[in-house]
Amino acid sequence: MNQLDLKRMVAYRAAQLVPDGALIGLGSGSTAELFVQFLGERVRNEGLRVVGVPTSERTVAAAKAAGVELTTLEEHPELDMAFDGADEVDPDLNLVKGLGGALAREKIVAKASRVFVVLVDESKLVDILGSKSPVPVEVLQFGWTRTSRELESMGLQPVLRTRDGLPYVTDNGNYVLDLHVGPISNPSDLDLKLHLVTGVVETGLFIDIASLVMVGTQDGVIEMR
Ligand code: ABF
Repeated sequence: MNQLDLKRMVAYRAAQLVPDGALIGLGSGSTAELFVQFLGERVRNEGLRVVGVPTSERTVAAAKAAGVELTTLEEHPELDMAFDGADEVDPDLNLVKGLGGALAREKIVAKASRVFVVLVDESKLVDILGSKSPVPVEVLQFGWTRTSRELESMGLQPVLRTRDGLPYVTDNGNYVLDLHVGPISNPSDLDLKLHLVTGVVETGLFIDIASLVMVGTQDGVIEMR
C-alpha cells in the first residue's frame, strides 16, 4: 500500500466510528478530506445524521461536495468529536500540525471537542517532534518582520511561507512562519514561549489535545491512546 492507500484506510475506519446524531469537527488536509468523503457516503447510504464544524474553506467545499451538513462553533460551542490529520505524532500523542495552513481553526475546533481523533499514516510517527517537520506559527501580517526577528532571536529560524512567490495567507488573513527548530526537547515549553511573542496568533504544536491517534500501517490500522 502506498501513502494514499494508508490514509484512505484510516479515514474509512474513522468514518465508521461516527455515531448517529453526532456533532463533529472536520479537520483539513488530504486525510481529513478523505474522512469527509467517507462520512458523506454514510450520510447518503445509511441516512446517518451528522453535523460538522469545518476547519478551513477547503473543508467547507469538501463537506458540501460530500453532502455533509455544516454548522458553526457559535451555534454549537461544544462538539462530540473532531477528526483531523497531523504532520508529526510523538509517543505522548503530542502533534505538529499546520503544514496545510489551517492550524488556528484546527486547534480551536480540536479543543472544543470532547474527543479529538487524529488520522495519520505511519510516516507521521516520530520519537521527537520537530524531527521531520518545521513548526508552523500563524502570525499577524501587521509587523510580521518584527515578529519574525523576535523568533529569530530565540534561535527558532523562522521562514515566511510562500505560495507562487507570494506570502501564503491563511483563511484568517494571516501569514505563516515555519520554524526550522529541529528536534524539540520540551514541546510544551516551546509552545508556551511562542504564545508570549506578540504577533503570534497560534502555533502548530498540539500538546495534550489528542485523545486517540489512528495510524494506517501496512499491517492495518493501529490505535494509540
Ligand atoms: C492538516 O493537514 C494539518 O494540520 C496537517 O498539516 C495536514 C496533514 O495533511 P495530510 O493529511 O494531507 O497528510 O491536518
